[in-house]
Amino acid sequence: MTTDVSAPARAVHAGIIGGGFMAAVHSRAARAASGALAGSASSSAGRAAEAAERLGIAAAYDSAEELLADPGIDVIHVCTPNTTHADYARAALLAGKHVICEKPLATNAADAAELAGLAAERGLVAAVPFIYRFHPMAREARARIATGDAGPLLSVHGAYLQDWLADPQADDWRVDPALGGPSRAFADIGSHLVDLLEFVAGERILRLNARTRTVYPNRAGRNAIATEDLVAVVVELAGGAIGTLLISQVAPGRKNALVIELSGARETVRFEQERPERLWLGRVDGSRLVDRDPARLSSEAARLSLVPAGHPMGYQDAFNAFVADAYAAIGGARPDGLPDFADGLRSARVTEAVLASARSGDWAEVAA
Ligand code: SOE
Repeated sequence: MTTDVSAPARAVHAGIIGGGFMAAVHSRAARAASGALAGSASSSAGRAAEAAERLGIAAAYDSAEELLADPGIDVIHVCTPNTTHADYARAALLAGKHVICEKPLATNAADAAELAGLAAERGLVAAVPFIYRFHPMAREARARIATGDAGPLLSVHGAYLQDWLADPQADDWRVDPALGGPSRAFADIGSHLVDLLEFVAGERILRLNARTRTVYPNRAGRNAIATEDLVAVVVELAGGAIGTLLISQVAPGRKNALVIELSGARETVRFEQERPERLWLGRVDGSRLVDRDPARLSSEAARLSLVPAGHPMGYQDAFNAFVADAYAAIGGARPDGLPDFADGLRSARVTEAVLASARSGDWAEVAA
């Protein structure tokens, strides 16, 4: 069943934990989905008050516990450092709240499995913002692969390149394993790449062989940083396709360059996140660019197209569509392609396989 992203069934009352870049993105998306920005909590009462003021949230709470105890809050957005996600998500579910938890859902697969089980048991909406699924042309790529017209999938390749850590002295909480967790580049952005690739391919990675590299082990006063700046992965998919993935947070000039390319026996489909308004389609007798034009797209791509052709959509629109679908699910709808805690668990398993392979130098199976 599909839903109209612009028409949520009822106003959802949202509580946001955290006050950084992602909390701002979530709060804009919640507002766009006609959510009521009801409560803010953070690492201190002062930070919650500052975030509430800056993000236009009605009330600041002294603690996350206080926010979770408020019966007026329907959904909790967890926008805090990675290693705190699982505890906040668990507490929110146990308090009877729906949850939108930033990725990684957990920094190990055991915690992610527990959370996916708890969400299912409680019957609550539990979503993870793998938002690149919500670019209309990513949905179009998925629909085109699903028709089978491209032919059996032979190869995949993808990259997610950024440069915000290219400066050897750049710093961020993600660099600290106590806050970021045991994987950095892969958990942060490789997770998006694999989620999008598997979503568009309609099949999963069975096994992989990964190499990681920490280019700058010492930065901004931190020493012996063990988490990875770079990851290269060879993958085998369930249907026999093979492929390669490259993930970097130290690629000068690359800001948010997520690219996937899938080659079937008859057609190649390529999507670039920084040029989200078009798809590249290649055949032996020629290639073409397909622009986003809702009048000519598959139903899901058209549903996510909020404005006509020639009126560019982008990252925040994709995020807004994700939150709108999560809120629609809270209202009882079952929107297609909403990434949930099972997808968060999948991502944790892929991340563990990457780290295991990089450690051993051998292939690693990805737990089903
Ligand atoms: C930083 O690498 C970051 O903000 C990620 O944490 C997000 O998930 C990604 O969408 C953009 O880049």
